[in-house]
Amino acid sequence: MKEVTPFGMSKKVSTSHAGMTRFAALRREIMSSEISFLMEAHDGLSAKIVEEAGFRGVWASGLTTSAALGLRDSNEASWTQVLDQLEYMADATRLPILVDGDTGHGNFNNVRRFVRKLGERGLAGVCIEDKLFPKTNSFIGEGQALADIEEFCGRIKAGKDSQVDDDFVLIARVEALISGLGMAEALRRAEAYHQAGADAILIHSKRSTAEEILAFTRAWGNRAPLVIVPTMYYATPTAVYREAGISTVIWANHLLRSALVAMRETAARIAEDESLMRVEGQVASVQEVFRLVGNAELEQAERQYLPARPSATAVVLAASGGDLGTLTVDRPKCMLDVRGRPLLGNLVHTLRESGVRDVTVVRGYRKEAVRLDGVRMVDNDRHAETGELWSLACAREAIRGETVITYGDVLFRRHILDGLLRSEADVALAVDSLGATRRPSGTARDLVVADRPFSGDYLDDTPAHLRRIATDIAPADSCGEWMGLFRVSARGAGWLREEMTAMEAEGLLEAADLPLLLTRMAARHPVQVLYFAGHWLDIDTLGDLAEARNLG
Ligand code: SPV
Ligand code: MG
Repeated sequence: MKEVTPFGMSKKVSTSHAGMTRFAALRREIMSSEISFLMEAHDGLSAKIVEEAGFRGVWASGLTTSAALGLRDSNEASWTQVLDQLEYMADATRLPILVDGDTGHGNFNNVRRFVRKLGERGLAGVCIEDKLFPKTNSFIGEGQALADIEEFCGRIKAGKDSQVDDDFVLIARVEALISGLGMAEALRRAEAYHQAGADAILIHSKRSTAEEILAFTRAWGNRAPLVIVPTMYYATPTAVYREAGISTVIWANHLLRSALVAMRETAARIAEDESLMRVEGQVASVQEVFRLVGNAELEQAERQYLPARPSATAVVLAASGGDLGTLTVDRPKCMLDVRGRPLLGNLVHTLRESGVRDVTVVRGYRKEAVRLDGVRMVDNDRHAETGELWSLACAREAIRGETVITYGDVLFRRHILDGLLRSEADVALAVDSLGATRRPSGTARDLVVADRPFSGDYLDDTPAHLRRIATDIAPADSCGEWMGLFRVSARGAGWLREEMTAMEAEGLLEAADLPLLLTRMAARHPVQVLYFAGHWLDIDTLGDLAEARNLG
């Protein structure tokens, strides 16, 4: 069988941990004298959560897999639909999966095909129960009819004869206690199934205490490993099962049940508030979803398999000190702590998350305090008497291909940077369409005049072009506030260097700021304005710093 890839690209996934096949890994869990635990999953994502929690195996529950599809645990999903769900789980985790095979979906013949298909898709074992197709969940009703013992033994033999790997595990589930047929019948059935070749016995009970399970265990006397599902007798301490010699405990449905509570609560809040404000922060971040489903692996694969596209570099202007009182005596503003790392560290993290890995920082004030791993430092030693353009000129050599240029005292959410990087414009500016009214007047803001204000429709991609950026524009005349962030293509980088050369010749290089540079560029070349709404901050005051600490 093929090797499993980290995200299960292979259908024939078989490798678990330490080179052991998943079949062997499940067999070891079931057969070992140590107690083992299997945790319920019902789809690929929940299977990943089981693995991350440290479990050594997954229970692919019939109840929760069907419930997650909005169906009853009554074989309403066809067995091939179930098989597809199981395949997502097998692809999502390296753990061995024990499949709840219900009755085996029919007679011995259906069991043969089912077991073969499970093995082919990397599912390590199956549990079949001695009921009749279509099954009903064990916790519904009383006295459910059971299969004829001999007929069920035929299903077990047929399953064992059809396994594609010698270590495939087939567990026979005894429903006699559930159906009220008593201990003797349960033991008689368990023995018959054991003789028929079952690798282990699942003895099920719906009592609220473990008494009948423990009585069965004592009478059984370790003839074959025992598996239990303590959903109803949940209060029994696990030490009791350990002491009794139970092989495996299945926590059968608790991920689905906990997700239900969380989903209901979130839906109710959003419905009530008509807003996401209260739930953001309570729910997993989108980044966390990306992490769980393995986007990092895809990025790596893209680097390996897609034609190479030179990636953007960045220049961060962080030479000025920033006046935040005692906080900026021994370090510049960009090195102040924001959620456990310097502001500059947060900024560089956002750049890297968007694939911008080559970062040059222009430092000046208290430059010895500006340190960050994996970042190139360029010094503006005349920071006290020069302006932004001089700092940019210090990094001129870094502005060759596609380049993101940003102030070092801003924070923005990643979608803003991604928007700039996706833009096909040669020069693209991030502009906050709400920015003109963002702060009380008195704070200097880089306001923007463009040929088109924001239309109010984020799907409208008619380009807007810069006319002017300055701090002396009346808010009413402006289209928004520049966020201190722009991107140039390789062509735009050429325009930018040309403009710097022209300004140098006019003696403007030392004192000019970036708004003047961009305004002049816009007079000669198209400089596109990309509108966003909020989700960024520049840190000028202690209040801004406090707010930055909240910009999750
Ligand atoms: C399942 O998880 O689907 C099971 C266990 O079969 S039980 O719901 O207890 O029957
Ligand atoms: Mg079930």
